[in-house]
Amino acid sequence: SAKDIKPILKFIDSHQAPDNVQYFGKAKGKNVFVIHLESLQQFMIGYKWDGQEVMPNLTKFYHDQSTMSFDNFYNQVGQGKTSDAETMLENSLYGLPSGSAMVNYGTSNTFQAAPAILSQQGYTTASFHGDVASFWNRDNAYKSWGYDYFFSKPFYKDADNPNYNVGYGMKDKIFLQDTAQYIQQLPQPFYAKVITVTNHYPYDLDKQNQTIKPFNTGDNTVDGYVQTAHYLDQAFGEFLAWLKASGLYNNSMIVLYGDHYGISDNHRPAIAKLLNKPEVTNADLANFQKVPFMIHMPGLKGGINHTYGGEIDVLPTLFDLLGVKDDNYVQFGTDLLSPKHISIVPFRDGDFVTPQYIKYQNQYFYTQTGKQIDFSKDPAAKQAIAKIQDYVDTSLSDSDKVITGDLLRFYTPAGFKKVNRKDYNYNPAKT
Ligand code: GP9
Ligand code: MN
Repeated sequence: SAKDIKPILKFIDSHQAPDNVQYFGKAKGKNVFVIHLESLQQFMIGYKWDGQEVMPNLTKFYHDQSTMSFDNFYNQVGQGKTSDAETMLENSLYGLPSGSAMVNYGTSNTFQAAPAILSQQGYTTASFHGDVASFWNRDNAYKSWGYDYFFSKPFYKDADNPNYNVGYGMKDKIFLQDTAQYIQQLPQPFYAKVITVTNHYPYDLDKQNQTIKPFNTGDNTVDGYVQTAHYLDQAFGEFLAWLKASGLYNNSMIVLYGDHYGISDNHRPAIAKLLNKPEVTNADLANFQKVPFMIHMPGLKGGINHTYGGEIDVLPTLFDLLGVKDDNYVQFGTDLLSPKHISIVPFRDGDFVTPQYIKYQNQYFYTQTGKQIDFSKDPAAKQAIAKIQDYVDTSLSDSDKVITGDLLRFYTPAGFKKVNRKDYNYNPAKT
């Protein structure tokens, strides 16, 4: 009921992180590209294999002086995988402890998501993905989130060409080329989310696109990963070249993120080989959850930012740069650029990482050394961790209450116009 949102607003309010005055509004009015790098993990940035850089384009971008790159940024997804990442990035709400929030609540719930907020500020908003519209219930959830356009499979003339398909669907290079045609027609400023898919398990790729040897861990579910990741990097390189050639680059902010791991915890021996370690600990596995997060804009003061954070923190960070005031919004993350950013990264199962401590699969470690904590020798750690756990548990359960109770229907931030799903139609014949 309406009163259930009260304690949650109080919790959010007591963890407000103010904008960073040096960055606030630096990207105001720019086009925004949010490029979803499927299953891409941070360890692949700068990784060398088969005598070459696996991801030369992304690695160069990572080190570019106009890119703010995060090297302690974690995925926080649960069973909802891609859909959890999308939910966090555009709502700063967590996915659910099981299932997918987009699937189970995306059609019916009230949201105050990034596309709706930005379109009320004059942006055109569009999501691009070469798969069927119903996957993860995007076709419904995106209406609730206020996307003006959703370009899904039927919009892509090449989607059914067998030469252009592999694994999960359209190959990224083709997908991005076709996407570019639509992007060129969007009224500016726009917010465009572009969801790649080739670097998705089972990491299949046609022979002609295999331009790097597979890994040699001997683990079949892992070894192709480097080939599809390499292909994804080339696809990104081509897209970036197009952005520059089209001139869009000059008035855009480009945001990149990896949505979740590509190599799951079930592959310890293979992970040990890839990381060149005799064996992997749970602390290593926690760090293996790092995914790329980069914000690039011509003129932006970049560099490697070591702040600890995750997908839940993206929305307040982008709104800071875009100069969008979001103090009244229900966000469970905090601005990565804020001096008051909360450096606690909850995982969906209640584990966490902070600059000091890691809890992973119910073991505790010091983040900086990877050593396991002996609480009898460090009672202070025990106290500190109890406080962290409390924050983690409250954040996750409050976010779950917001979603399962549809609590945002009882609370409309000042200045926000409620989304009416009926205003949207993503049917190709009618748009
Ligand atoms: C398919 C897709 C994959 O449309 O985005 O989702 P995932 O399996 O990674 O959750
Ligand atoms: Mn995914």
